[in-house]
Amino acid sequence: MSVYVVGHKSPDTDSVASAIAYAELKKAMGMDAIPAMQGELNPESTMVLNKFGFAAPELMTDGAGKQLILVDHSDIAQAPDNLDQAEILEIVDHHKIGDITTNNPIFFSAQPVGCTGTVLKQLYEIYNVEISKNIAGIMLCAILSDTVLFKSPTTTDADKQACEGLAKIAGVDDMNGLAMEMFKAKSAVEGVAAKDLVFRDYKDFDMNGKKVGIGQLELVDLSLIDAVRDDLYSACQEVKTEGGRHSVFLILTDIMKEGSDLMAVSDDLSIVEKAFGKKLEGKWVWIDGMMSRKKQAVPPLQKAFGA
Ligand SMILES: [Mn+2]
Repeated sequence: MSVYVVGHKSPDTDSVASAIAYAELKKAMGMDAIPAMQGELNPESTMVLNKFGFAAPELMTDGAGKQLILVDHSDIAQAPDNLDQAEILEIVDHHKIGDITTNNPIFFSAQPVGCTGTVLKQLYEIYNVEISKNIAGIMLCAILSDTVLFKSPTTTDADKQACEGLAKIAGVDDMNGLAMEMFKAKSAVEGVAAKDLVFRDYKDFDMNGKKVGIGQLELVDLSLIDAVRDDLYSACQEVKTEGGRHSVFLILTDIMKEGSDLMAVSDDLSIVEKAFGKKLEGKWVWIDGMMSRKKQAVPPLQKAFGA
């Protein structure tokens, strides 16, 4: 039976690259592993896979009857549907431990580093499997993407070290240039429906029994979305209503200015001040230094929700 290696819903570059890279490692170790993803490639991931010569992984959204290895998440809300009817063999991640439980002991490798790619680099070393040139390329891109070229507070020395090693293997001399190429691809918003932008990098969380959605758009310049801010707000309202969510947040990150406009729709807007110490100025508020959903949005929100 094939084993699906799959990242979270609304896949980002790490989720896609890590599925491919870990499937390669498992194949080298004799497993019939298939990389998969739970949604369409975003523009950045498309660019990354093209650049290093990979086809898009298989679409797989239903875990029923399948054996799964989860990468880049351990939350039920971010995993394939019907997870209770799947067998989870392994989890490799770098987020807080989520709410997934298993009936059997499994291989679980999570580290507080900036990217699943960094954990995978170490697993390749532990199992003494050589990383191929193109796999190194996409792992490098995953780390540069997740750490926003080491600007995100999630960045650790292990991420930088992994990148140095991977860049050598991949033959990448100019990491900054590669990151800029990715950021430009990521910033492609023209002609994209507002709701698709909300869902481009989006995660649902259970915060003290309340369903909370958090999307993030990382852009080289926030003026790129000047014309669609109101549409984005309406899209957030729609997403909130449709999913019976308590709140939907959209983090509009300016990669260059290293901060974010936090847009919020909520049954209780005071949660914004509770979590971030700042009131909305209309539909959003600028939060200087906010780059990371995982480290700077989720924990304070969870605390504010009393979770
Ligand atoms: Mn990641």
